[in-house]
Amino acid sequence: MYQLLDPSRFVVFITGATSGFGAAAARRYVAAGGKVIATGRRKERLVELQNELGAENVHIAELDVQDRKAIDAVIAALPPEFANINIVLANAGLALGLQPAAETDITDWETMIATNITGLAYTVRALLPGLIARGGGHIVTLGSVAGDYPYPGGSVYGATKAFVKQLALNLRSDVQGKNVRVTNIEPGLTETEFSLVRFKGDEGKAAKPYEGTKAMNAEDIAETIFWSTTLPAHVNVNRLQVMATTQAFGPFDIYRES
Ligand code: NDP
Ligand code: 8X3
Repeated sequence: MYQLLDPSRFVVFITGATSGFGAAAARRYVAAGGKVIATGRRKERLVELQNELGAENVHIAELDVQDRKAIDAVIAALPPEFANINIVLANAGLALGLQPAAETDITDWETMIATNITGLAYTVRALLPGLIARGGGHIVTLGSVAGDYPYPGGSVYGATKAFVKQLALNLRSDVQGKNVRVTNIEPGLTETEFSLVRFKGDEGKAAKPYEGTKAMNAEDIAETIFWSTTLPAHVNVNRLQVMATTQAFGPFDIYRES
């Protein structure tokens, strides 16, 4: 019988646990007996999650990943039973807008860079030394198919996810021999609050990408994340690209004068 890791020993630090993949992953780990540190900016969502899953299983902390000192403060204030983190799920992130690059709001670009790049880098940098000091662990980053394939309007969002992919791969080199695994999960179309955020609360526009098709949902990705972390310690999934069966590839776009 193939021997998976025992998830009841997992202590998982999750950024962006107030919705989507992060919340679904929190539920998945707790269902398997693990403990979760659930973070995000929306405190009321964190409280709801904690009430649902139990304070003995979930520690919550209001956190904006753009605030480097706040990440350090959350780590420093962890109760002893949540302090021995062995999995980091660097998930917090967002897309804003889908306009052509020349028409975007520059502050949208700034927010995506500050969250998906800087915030994720802060998260990893703050938690990696602890993993190494405790003898090992696993960092899971949330990339995207947008970090692999260009698409109209993808501009800075896709570029931030290309950063995440390369950071994850580079981290692997730096943790060689430290018993730390690094996995970049790269989902495609998945129905969460992602689209509502991208279209700034416009429910009509947000629903469009999912209309008439079967997209993935947050639980699909949570299961993928969970699976990658339960594999035996000698197995490292570097990158995992996951798409809805209904999503595939189109041809190159050729501009023709007539
Ligand atoms: P959601 O919008 O449902 O969740 C995003 C989470 O990120 C929320 O919990 C939000 O919490 C958190 N977040 C955003 N900004 C910050 C911040 N500054 N500090 C802390 N937390 C923040 O989207 P998903 O669950 O779909 O997205 C999760 C990740 O997966 C993102 O990185 C996204 O880019 C990526 N992804 C999503 C795909 C999709 O199709 N859904 C596909 C591929 C990748 P709060 O607002 O409370 O702070
Ligand atoms: C989210 C998937 O295709 O909307 O990263 O960029 S996509």
